[in-house]
Amino acid sequence: MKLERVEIVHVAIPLVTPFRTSFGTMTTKDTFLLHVVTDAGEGWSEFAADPEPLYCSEFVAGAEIVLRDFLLPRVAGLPGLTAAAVAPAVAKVKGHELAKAALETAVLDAELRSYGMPLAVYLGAVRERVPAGVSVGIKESLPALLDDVERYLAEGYVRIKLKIEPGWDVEPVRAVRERFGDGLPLQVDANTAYTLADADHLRRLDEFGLLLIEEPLEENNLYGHARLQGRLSTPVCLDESLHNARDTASAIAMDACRVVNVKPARVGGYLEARRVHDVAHAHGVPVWCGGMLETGIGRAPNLALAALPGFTLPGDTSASSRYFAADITEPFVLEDGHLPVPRTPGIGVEPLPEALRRFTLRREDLYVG
Ligand code: OSB
Ligand code: MG
Repeated sequence: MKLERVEIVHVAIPLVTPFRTSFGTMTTKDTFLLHVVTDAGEGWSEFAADPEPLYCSEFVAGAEIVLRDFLLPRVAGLPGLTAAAVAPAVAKVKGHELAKAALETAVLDAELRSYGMPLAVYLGAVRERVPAGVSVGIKESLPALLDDVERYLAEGYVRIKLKIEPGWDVEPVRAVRERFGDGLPLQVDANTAYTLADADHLRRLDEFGLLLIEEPLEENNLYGHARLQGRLSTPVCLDESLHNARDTASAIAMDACRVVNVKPARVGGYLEARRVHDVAHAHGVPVWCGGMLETGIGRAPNLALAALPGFTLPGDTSASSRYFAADITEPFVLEDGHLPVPRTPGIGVEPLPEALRRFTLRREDLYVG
């Protein structure tokens, strides 16, 4: 393929309800889509991070510069551009996995469309639908939390994840267990809010039979997570600390995690995400697909990945209605607790023109060949 044009489309879509985590509160999904035009067809992707570098070091305005000034110049001149050629071409640019993932995914979408191949088939999916969990933000009160969980369970979600932070951990978990029973698949996500000095406190979660505790300690503190795991019976799961398949291999070898959250954007794209899956699966470590409150453009390829054989736990791949009153693609609808894996070529979805117009703040060419 030859790259002809790359357009950045900044969008802002209101969330149906504010989403609070230990690092901040989101009320809109404010990001950009990448639209690549090649001589073989077009592709789309979504940048996963936010306007502020609170979940990770990348952010919307920074990623635009990185793409325009450092990533696109390195792939634009490739003779025979393919998705697999993107990561090697940009390898000398340090970090910026989420920006790299946006570029690789849009190229992959265009490439797979040109072959008529769905992403799920390309990745090696073994399922046509995937079980859906839901990530529940920090609330102002326990009754408000229980109402939310009750509503999600009534909609059919098969697993609940509670966001936690110091001061909102043992009591919300206890309240959810008391109300909904020990059979409910339940896990928590601290988004780096604790330190190893909190180990005795976190041990109090052990009595609730959680599936896992996600990223309790500082990002990249594999040693600390291994020390913590030695003191907890709840399996530690890493999110922020895993940036590639090598990190994942190290973390597993150190017993820094017994479960792996794969976010394709966080590891630089779907090709590396598949390698993360392969490493974890080969060690018998369960994998699940995380989320970044994506629109349908980011959700569709996550569902394809979540259909791989090692994804043995439900992911944060929730229905469009959990996030938005109106999505930017045809909505993903929960059916019997599952979402369908897209079956049409590439990522299998594209922006609906009317929705795209409504939510677009600015569009600009980042590259013209
Ligand atoms: O840590 O998994 C996380 C959302 C934004 C940033 C980080 C995280 C999350 C979620 C929500 O937990 C996942 C989703 O429903 O998309
Ligand atoms: Mg997380």
